Amino acid sequence: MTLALYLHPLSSYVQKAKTGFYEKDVAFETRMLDGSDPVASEFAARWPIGRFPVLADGDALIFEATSIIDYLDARFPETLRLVPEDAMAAVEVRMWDRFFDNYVSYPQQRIVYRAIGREPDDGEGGAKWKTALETAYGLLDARMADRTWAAGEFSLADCAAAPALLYADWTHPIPEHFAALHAYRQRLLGRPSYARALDEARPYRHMFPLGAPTDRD
Ligand SMILES: N[C@@H](CCC(=O)N[C@@H](CS)C(=O)NCC(=O)O)C(=O)O
Repeated sequence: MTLALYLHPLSSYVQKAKTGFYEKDVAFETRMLDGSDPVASEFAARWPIGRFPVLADGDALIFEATSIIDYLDARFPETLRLVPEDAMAAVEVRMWDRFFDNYVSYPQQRIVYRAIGREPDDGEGGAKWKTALETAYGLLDARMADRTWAAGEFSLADCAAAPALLYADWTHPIPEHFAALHAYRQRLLGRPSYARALDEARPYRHMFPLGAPTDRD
């Protein structure tokens, strides 16, 4: 049975899910969501919530990037696990996965959505969300001082971290003195699975609303 992933390559959550596929070397077909039919209509009919990535495995629909990676662990148990089998280690991984989605990607998306008028202007240049990102940066810098990956071996948490930190730094730069966090971000960008997802997004970088850097990443 063919796996089909509804996606746009620039999407951070798509990159997160793709990192899981590439870590596991599991093949999938692309259903490109660029507004054109028939994929746009097919997607709207199957998943009216409209957010992606969404994985179709026959009639089964798996939504949320985290759940897609969980699903791959369950569906392909012979491949590299991204959530450890050990229950306590799994708690740690899931906790940090939530951290990157909720405390890095969420404020980062608020800043972008405000800038493009999709959410109301707070009149403060997104100050509240920038402060939230700075708090997350400080915490992560301290955590990553003596670690290679976010929670043990490379895991679901790192799949979440890679695009979250890519776009967070483009949106509200990570201060230079957070050396451990910068080093972690560079490790993530160099991880072959994420580097592949990042490369696939390169042709669309000009669409990043705040302007993507042209000399790095
Ligand atoms: N909680 C979802 C978030 C997915 C999400 O926000 N996707 C964005 C792209 S990064 C999207 O679908 N945007 C289209 C829209 O909001 O209409 C997940 O973890 O997969």
